[in-house]
Amino acid sequence: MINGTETTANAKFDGKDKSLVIAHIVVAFVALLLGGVAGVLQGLVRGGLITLPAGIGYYQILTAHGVLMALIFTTYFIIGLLLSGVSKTLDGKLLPASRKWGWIGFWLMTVGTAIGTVMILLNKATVLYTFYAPMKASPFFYIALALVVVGTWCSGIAIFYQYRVWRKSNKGKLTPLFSFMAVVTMMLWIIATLGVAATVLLQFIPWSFGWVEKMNIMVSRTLFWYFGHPLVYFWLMPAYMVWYITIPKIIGGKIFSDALARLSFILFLIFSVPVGFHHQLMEPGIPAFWKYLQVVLTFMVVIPSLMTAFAMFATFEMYGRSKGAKGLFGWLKMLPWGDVRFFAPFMGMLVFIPAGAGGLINASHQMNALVHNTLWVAGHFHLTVATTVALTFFGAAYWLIPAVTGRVLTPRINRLGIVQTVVWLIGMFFMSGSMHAAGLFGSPRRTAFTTYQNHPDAVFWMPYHVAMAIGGTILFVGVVLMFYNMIALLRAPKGETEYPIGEVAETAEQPPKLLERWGVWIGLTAVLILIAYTIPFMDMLQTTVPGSKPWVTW
Ligand code: HAS
Ligand code: CU
Repeated sequence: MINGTETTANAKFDGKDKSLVIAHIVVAFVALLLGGVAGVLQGLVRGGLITLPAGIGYYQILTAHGVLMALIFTTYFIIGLLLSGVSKTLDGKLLPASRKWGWIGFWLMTVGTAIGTVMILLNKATVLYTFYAPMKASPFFYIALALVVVGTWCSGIAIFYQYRVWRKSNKGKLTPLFSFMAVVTMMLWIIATLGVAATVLLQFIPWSFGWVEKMNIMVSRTLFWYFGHPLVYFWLMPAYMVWYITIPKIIGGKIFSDALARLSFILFLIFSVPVGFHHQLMEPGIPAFWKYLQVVLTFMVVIPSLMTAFAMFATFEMYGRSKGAKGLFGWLKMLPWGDVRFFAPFMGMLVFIPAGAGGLINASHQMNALVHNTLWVAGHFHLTVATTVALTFFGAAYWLIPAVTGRVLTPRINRLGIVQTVVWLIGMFFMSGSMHAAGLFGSPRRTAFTTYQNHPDAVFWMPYHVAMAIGGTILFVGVVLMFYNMIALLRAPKGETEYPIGEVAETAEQPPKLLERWGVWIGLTAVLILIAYTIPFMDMLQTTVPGSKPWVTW
């Protein structure tokens, strides 16, 4: 064992844990498929190319698309992935109590997802995935959201419990990197979801039932974005886990540095939460100083991504040179381009370079004034979550499903996977590319054709909107192909597939024990959150004069 990367590498995956993991993965891909149908229809409607029958509206299918893909697909895939790796790296199977919590979480989330989806389909929750007030959904939509969140907390308990028991019986040993990262990711998630749970339980549910007449809009938006930004890192961190831990193994190389990987995750924990104001830079009601402070912190949270870029380059270069690569970029040729388990996540990394640059533009206050509420922002998150994260998850499915179910990735499925990745890249090039461009021309996001068609600039936007719809249609082909590939993986021939856990390079330093002193890191996180939020939040609570309409301020 080197540096806590010990695993029961070739042992068969536990049969009971298999059901739990596969249940999550299957629901994830079903959500992807349904969300994909809504996505392509939404794009065609927005482009003015089709109108929907039976009074189905643009905002309704946009809501279905956002909720099913951004919230449901990601959350299920992530929890399935984390549970699988925790089972694998902490003693080779989940403890009965952890497995039970995992199932409780799964069912709570699934009941919530079902209720939420029905509400959206009934047009009773057409409030988009960010559900800003004063748009109001049926109370059952918010209850459904609460069920999903509470479900994820149960999955968190499953992971924390397994980790605690393992630590007790393995005193002095370094926690395997996968489980360490799973624990940090779940900690971040729980801290973040406290915000959304607070606004849903204390504001939206009473208001939508009509128990109270009004709610404080600024408070609800602030609590939402307190959650909304760490939410995007909750998507990104599992993708980084795949990059740090499994990609080195898949290419036949080594993890560059275990300590660096752990440190980057700790930095995500500390800096992900106190930055939500970068989604509210254009909102009145938050003094400039607090926006400025959170922008500075936003730039701090870029650092762990730069560290990750560095580590990935190092892993690839070390591997290439060990194979005799020469010159500055000779190592690129040595990488296994024909292996979808590498190719798809690698393309995700490549796309993350412009995607991250777009994020820096968004975060720069003055430039945010140009892009905010335009299609540019939709372009940004289709590169980040819908390409970098999605392609990484797709790539991971090609080893995760076979490793967990005791099957093999056949050359045919591998080839289909490569095709799927290329289709995705082409579709996203057109769709996200034109979103960025149309956004710069001022085309608003989340706006129905009938609303913008008479705008004087609509003629400039039109070609881009059509290109978006074409890109979206290509992406839909990608979604269907991915769904097919998932089914093919579930029915692939039986055989042995290793759960790929990389080993750390011999030259790497041992990570310091301090990195696992949770009291220190959670304490620091709490202090930063209090510094960034207390004063502006108190202001928001106080400046709502009784009897006034708080929503006039947005
Ligand atoms: Fe963002 C809006 C700022 C990252 C998702 N973002 C959004 C929304 C979503 C989202 C969903 O400051 C819209 C929310 C809504 O509906 O309103 N974002 C940032 C910044 C980053 C960032 C500073 N975002 C993400 C990630 C997301 C995501 C990740 C999902 C997974 N974002 C914003 C801001 C807004 C925003 C504002 C509000 C806009 C507005 O006005 O509403 C940073 O974390 C980005 C850092 C990343 C990098 C890139 C590092 C590169 C790496 C790849 C290395 C490549 C290799 C391969 C090794 C600096 C790690 C190389 C091989 C070769 C051969 C070259
Ligand atoms: Cu953000």
